[in-house]
Amino acid sequence: MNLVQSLLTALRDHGAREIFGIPGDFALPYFRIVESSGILPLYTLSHEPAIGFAADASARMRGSLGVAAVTWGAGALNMVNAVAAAYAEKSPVVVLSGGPGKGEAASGLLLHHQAKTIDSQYRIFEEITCDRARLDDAARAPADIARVLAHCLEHSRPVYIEIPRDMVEAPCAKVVPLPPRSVDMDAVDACVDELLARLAAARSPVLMAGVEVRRHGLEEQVAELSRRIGLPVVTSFMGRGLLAYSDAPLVGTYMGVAGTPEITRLVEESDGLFLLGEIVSDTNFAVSEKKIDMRRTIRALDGSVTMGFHVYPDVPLAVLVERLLAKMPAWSAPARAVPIARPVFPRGLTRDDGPIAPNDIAVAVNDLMARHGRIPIASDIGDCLFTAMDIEPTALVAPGYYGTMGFGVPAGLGLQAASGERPIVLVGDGAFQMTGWELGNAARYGFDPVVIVFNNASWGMLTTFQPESKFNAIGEWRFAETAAALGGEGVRVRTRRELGEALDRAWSERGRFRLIEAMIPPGVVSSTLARFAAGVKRLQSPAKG
Ligand code: S1T
Ligand code: MG
Repeated sequence: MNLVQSLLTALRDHGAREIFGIPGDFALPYFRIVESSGILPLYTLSHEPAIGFAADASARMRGSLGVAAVTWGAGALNMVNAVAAAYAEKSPVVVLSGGPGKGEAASGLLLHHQAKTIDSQYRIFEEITCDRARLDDAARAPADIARVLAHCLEHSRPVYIEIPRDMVEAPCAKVVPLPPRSVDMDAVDACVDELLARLAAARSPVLMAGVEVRRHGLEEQVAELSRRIGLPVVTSFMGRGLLAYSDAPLVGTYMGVAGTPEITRLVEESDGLFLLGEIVSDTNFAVSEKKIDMRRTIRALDGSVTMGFHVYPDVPLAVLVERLLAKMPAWSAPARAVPIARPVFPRGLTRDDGPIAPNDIAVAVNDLMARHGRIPIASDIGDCLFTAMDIEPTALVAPGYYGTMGFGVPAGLGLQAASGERPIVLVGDGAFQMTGWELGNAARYGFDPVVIVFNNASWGMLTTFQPESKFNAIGEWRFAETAAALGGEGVRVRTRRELGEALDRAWSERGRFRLIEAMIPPGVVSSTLARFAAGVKRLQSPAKG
């Protein structure tokens, strides 16, 4: 087999199931082998940020590798933000980039698509990947590919593989996946014993399940773990949707001042907060009513466990969870004085002629799921993501921490490619302006997401933070009218009745995307965003006194 066939076979052996890509002349040679070999299906989209977002969403949805294939320079550098988002949110995306061959690299000419030097792109990706390889030696390539893909999965972070265009046909051995890394189990068991002792000594221990639980495919084990030790489980803003399909004692989403007071108290007053795979970020913790003393928490993230002032440096999450389960029967959590009620989510949209508020969209989606079962959701950043907090827990892919716009629509396409399930996409008008156009690719692949555009004719989140600025008014675009031209069907709705009826109709018809443009009066925001903004303001300017 040749070098690209060996690489594609290795990607499939490590869990990849499709490639999202846009070629260029540096990439044509390896794209030809992608197409001719059929080892992995190729989905092309229109703009590289979407390639990165779609690959990221497919990785998150399936809990394995996502693959983004691009050309050198203009292609790969156009995708930097999407790969940075995947790095920040621990999504295992493999970036494949074509590259110059040996001869042209040594020609002394400045090559087209070259930024500064031949190595500039490789160096730029050093900042947003956990490992990299340039396949310029066919003898070394199998070992390089095995190492890079193992690191992608172990660290659940993006990696970068550059394919010089004169190497694609080089004969190459099959990649042998690396064996699992050995771990000092004595150290793991010492960590587990101390961790359990801390939880047992706590008056009100709480488990917060973070995104690593999903990235490492541990939701079922963590649900079992939380049931066995009887800990209430919460997720963070970014972790919303985790454990949705399990029967873990999930009591809600922690959002500090923006969340429900009972969950905020449960987390912030806990004397045994166990952060399992949780990213300690500002979007998850900066809006705490009472500052959480992270030194008193138990934090398992990035393959290590921190308790108090010491760290167990090498405790992979899957090994930790497996050993906790093995030791669990011997211990049960203190009975809770007051059981925590599971959250109740709003249903029963009032189908009247009243204007649409974001919360109405959450109710309409809850009503739809009450009739048809859980529906996976891809959300962009903006009030649409705050609104999603009032939607019943379901699989949710969203940039809840890195917070980039443009994620929603491409992520919906990636989600349907990865899972075969029809998603709902939640996206603001500003974000839709960025990547909504990608819906024009849906028909080619038979994707038929239902896209709800929150059209408030503004960068509404920014208006909430800085109401006096006029530049956040971005005009009222007529998105519904663009749908037919892109191969779908669109409708603009202004009342709750129109919204409910449009969503029912959209969901009942398959085969092409449906766009529901929900007109939201200026300044009307979700209750979660309102609480978040008020809380941030209060925390930033505490009452004088
Ligand atoms: N550019 C990109 C790629 N991502 C961003 N997050 C931003 C800029 C900054 C930004 C926000 S929220 C927001 C911007 C511009 C406005 C979003 O507008 P829209 O999609 O219409 O949603 P909504 O009206 O619900 O706010 C975050 C704070 O950084
Ligand atoms: Mg908007």
